[in-house]
Amino acid sequence: MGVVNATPDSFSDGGRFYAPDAAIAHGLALAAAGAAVLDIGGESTRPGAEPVDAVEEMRRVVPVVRALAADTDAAVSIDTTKAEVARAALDAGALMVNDVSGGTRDPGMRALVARGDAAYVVMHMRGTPQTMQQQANYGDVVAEVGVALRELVTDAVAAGIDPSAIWADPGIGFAKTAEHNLDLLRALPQLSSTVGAPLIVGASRKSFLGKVLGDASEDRDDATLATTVWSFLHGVAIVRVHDVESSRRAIELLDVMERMTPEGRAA
Ligand code: PMM
Repeated sequence: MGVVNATPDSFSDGGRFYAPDAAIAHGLALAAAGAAVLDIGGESTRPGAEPVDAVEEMRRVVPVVRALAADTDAAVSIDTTKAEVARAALDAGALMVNDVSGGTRDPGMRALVARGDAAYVVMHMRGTPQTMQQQANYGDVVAEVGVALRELVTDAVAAGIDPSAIWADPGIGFAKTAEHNLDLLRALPQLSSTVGAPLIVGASRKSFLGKVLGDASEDRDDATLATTVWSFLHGVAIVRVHDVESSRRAIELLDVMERMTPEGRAA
């Protein structure tokens, strides 16, 4: 899944793809680099980011969704917590809704996804981007995130969303410390069996990577690649990344290596 942020303030690529034309060009490049899904977002979720109203969010994302749904083979995903924005995106050709609130922010979201027959990503977080970092308190982060995600999946199914079209995301960096993020990455298989849905992981360029490595580099794509390889080897279904090319190449190589016969030839 390639990230297309049509926002002025996302933490890693904020402002660079804000204008619809720039966001569309970026999405086309990510699709050409091998993204199976393009995730379009019009509201930054970085810690402390200012909320955006639905009208402004739709203005940012709908032309981008429409163009990328028409002009690429990738499935288009809309990264929003608002049912109104999700509906406009589905009408414009999106096939997936990526909801960082897991269906808890907008009471109309689950029914909208069910009616639209769309795929649904439920992500774990606490509070809002304004308040979440004060809520990074867990006894056992893996158990608590696993149970909370399982409940979000159950609620989505109860609302009529096709169970085979639901993905669960531990929400790396959302109400989590660096240690929590590492604990969750370490426990991906356990998390997956607790949740009972395929996992998606979004660790791309997040600040905990710089914190662990003790550097302040801007893009962190090398560290992101390690999380892609780790996630793939631990059964994750989708990785959400900014640099699609490097992750696609790594996954392609791992795929060949996994199919290697004892003689060393790809089967
Ligand atoms: N991270 C961000 C935004 N949306 N959605 C999912 N499902 N998982 C994530 O980890 C996630 C997300 C924040 O990163 P960005 O500002 O670079 O998009």
